Amino acid sequence: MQYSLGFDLSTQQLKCVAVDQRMRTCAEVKVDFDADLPHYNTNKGVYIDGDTVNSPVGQWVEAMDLVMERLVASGLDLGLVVAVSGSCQQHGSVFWSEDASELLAGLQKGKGSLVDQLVPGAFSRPTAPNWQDHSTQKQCQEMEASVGGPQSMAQITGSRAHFRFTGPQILKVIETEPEAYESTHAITLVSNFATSLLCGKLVELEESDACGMNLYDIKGRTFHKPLIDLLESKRVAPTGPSLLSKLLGEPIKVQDTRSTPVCAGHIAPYFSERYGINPECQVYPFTGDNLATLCSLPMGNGDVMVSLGTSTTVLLVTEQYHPSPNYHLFLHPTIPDHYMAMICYCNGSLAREQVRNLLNVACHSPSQRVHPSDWHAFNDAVADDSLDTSGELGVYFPLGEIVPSVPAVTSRVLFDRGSGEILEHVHQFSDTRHDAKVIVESQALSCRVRIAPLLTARPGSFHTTVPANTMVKFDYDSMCLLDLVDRRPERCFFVGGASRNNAIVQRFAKVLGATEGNYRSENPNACAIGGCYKALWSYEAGRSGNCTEFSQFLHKNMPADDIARVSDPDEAAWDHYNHSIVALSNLEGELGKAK
Ligand code: XUL
Repeated sequence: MQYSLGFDLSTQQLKCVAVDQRMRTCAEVKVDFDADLPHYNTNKGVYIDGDTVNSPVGQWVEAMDLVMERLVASGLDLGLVVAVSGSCQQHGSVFWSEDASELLAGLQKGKGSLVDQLVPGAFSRPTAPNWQDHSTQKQCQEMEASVGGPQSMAQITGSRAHFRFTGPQILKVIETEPEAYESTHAITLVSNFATSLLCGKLVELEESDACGMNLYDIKGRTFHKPLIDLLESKRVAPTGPSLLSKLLGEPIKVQDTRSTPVCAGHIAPYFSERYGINPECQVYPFTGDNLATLCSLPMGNGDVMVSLGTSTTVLLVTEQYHPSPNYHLFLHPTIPDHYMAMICYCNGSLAREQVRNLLNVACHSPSQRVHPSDWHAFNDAVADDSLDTSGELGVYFPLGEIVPSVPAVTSRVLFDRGSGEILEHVHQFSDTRHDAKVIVESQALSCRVRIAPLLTARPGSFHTTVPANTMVKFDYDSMCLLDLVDRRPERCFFVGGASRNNAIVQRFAKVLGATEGNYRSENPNACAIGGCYKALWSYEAGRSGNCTEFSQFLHKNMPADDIARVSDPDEAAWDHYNHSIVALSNLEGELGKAK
């Protein structure tokens, strides 16, 4: 028996999951920052001061010992652990001091805990900016202006400048904390902070997570010199190493198909001496949590994951580098020459819940009152194929939306199915059941039109009455309707809270039109599991000298019951929704003008 471990260092907790060679979970432990380490006084793992959000680095260091202790207490034989990797919150940055390398290399069981040995000596800043920080508007503007605007920034780095991205965060430290910055010897993301801790040495950035910095030239696969130079030019009295040197040089590359995955090093002796972990255990570079989530499922080119949470997030694997200021592209952490696209919406379940509540009030007399959070009436409408919503469309944004970028708005329209032209704005449809179906259809349609440019065209036949050469525009992309509808996902995986709601999932699936079917995966540990799978796959490749393509490896080895097939492709339903695309383009165009 051999095990691999996957850590997940997220905002509120540090988890560790162990899987065996058959990819069965054998142990699962966690440390909750607020509850288990109350002396840091964090609120949900962070310190919030206005727009500024930081996490104490000491808390993560201390959590590492505690999670290891809990792993030992779980009864797992750590002597059988051969590989480790993991997932971390993205974008955060840890500032290490000049003494860091020596302190990491000198970690010893006899010298006390990790905190005793590393905090504060190894760090030049006690906290790490957290991804929820939004205090860097000035820096984002400066960085975008320097490369020619949001579109060029997205073209170079995979995303326009975002408050939470590491480049703007580092620039803010340069500008507002020059002393801390100059005394910094190394800057890591949270991912290579964790890798470094486990290896007992400073380990370079992992390339796919480095794409969340607004500093990395994704096509050139190197730091973008003009952006690095811009940050350098803002140092007032440079005394310490250059930025590139602080970033530990170029990141560890996602390997090409000819080589086996890069190993960051062996586990530091501290962990084998103290916790009995196999001293030969290999540590593989940790990556960002969204990237690791992708590694928890056998997803290849054209496969899409829809996370139906408070907000909706879409992750997909693509071969196309088609950046947009409205979403993010990262290099894929395990599949060479592929990218992960991430589209984040603000409005997800909150908006659906508002319609559900209205429907519960509307369809029950006071004597038959149902609980406001009862989904029966909502689901019944969403699943009802005979409920005719075909000339109806709506946007339901109780919160300002990211895609499309508009302030909070609700808008219902009737449109002409022959042309897609909007006929009339209405305050309500004939009844609230229509809203239930239309909100789910519109949310899914918005996903469908935005993932299309990232998918490979598969010319097929469709029967919409709208002329196929009609142009549609979504955000920054204008394309011909025919070109858009030909781009379909292969498989859709539904995850997150509302993925348990069959009516919502089935309706999303009908609109998205995946050609190979639809699946549900309910894994609360997806990030940690993605880390385990990356570790196991890397280890097997290193051991056998033969690197199986990552998604094939998962296909072959993953326990069958981890993923449930929820529906087959439904051509008629997919075709039915083609006619709504022009109408959505028109409706969003109007919202854009009203901004
Ligand atoms: C992604 C992002 C969040 C964090 C959460 O861009 O900021 O998903 O990674 O941990």
